[in-house]
Amino acid sequence: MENRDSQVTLNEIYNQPQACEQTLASADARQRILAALGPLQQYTEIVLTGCGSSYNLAKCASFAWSAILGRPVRAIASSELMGFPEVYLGAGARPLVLAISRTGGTTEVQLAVERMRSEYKARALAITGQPDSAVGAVCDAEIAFTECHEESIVMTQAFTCMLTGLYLLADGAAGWRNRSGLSLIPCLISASVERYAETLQRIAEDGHTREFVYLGSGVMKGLSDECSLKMTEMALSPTTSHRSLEFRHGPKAALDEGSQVVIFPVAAELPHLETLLSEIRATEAQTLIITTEGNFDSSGSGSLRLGAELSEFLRPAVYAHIGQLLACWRSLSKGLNPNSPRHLARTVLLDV
Ligand code: F1P
Repeated sequence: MENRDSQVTLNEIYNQPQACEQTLASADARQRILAALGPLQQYTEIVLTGCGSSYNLAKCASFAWSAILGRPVRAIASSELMGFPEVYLGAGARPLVLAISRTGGTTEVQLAVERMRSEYKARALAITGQPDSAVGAVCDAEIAFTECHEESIVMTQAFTCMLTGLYLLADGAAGWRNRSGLSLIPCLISASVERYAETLQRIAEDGHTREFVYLGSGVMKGLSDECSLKMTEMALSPTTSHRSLEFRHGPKAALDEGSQVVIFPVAAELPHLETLLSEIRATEAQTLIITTEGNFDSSGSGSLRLGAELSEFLRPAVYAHIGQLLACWRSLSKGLNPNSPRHLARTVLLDV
């Protein structure tokens, strides 16, 4: 029973290509829900908000929305938006808020939406994992991603599906210029799992590894944060996440031969990648690079080639399973159950 229970999270990770196929199939119906909120040009701001994994996926999605719509789109943690909205929004702002919550019950998300609506006359769209949720109830409309329902407390396949769903919403609003690329996401994930699962399991189970450090800038920062959050939640292992080049300015000092560094490079920083790598290698830390470059010189580093078929801003949905698998296998190798980590409850509520 215990054994079967601990497989639940792994099965949900493996199920993401199938769930994501359904996300693709639901795109047109969901597009109509967004369209009912009127043209996006009428909003002075578009803000994506959530907590934990939902905030991490908001960060990834904000880069894709910005690239697809050709205007700045921001991710703001719900706790920030509910506490200090004036720091993020001018007095005349009239925002569209995309409120993301897998459970649909997270208190900060509801409070952020309520404050946005009462003080900024915002309109809000709930992005949830189940219909008729509490977050949905405070929004103008709700899109429920029922295809990625999870038994696990920790979000895995729902991250990939809701992120893909958000890509599709922006793309539909802009005239479907990325639809063929987006349709590749499920098969790219399947192919990656088939090709790289063994390598990832070996890295996750390495007894010499003391800590996992994830590095990603720009669109990869939300992904890097998410991989690190998975490692904390599922495996209770020491882990940090940094912007790749920011990592050079202090945090790298703590690296040693017990560090496993996973890097999600972005094109804008490729000219500096070799410098970063040589500094990391000098500490004897292990490196794993997730790259689209077939001829990338990975001397001294492990590398996985993935995502070249997609624009950079769409790759986090294809990369998320890497952090999920590393965390899940780390957890199992420590004799933990990734589905019931300590101190976590299914829905995290505040007393209000
Ligand atoms: C938010 C969340 C999860 C996280 C953790 C606590 O949930 O922060 O992302 O993994 O279990 O709750 P939700 O609002 O997306 O349901």
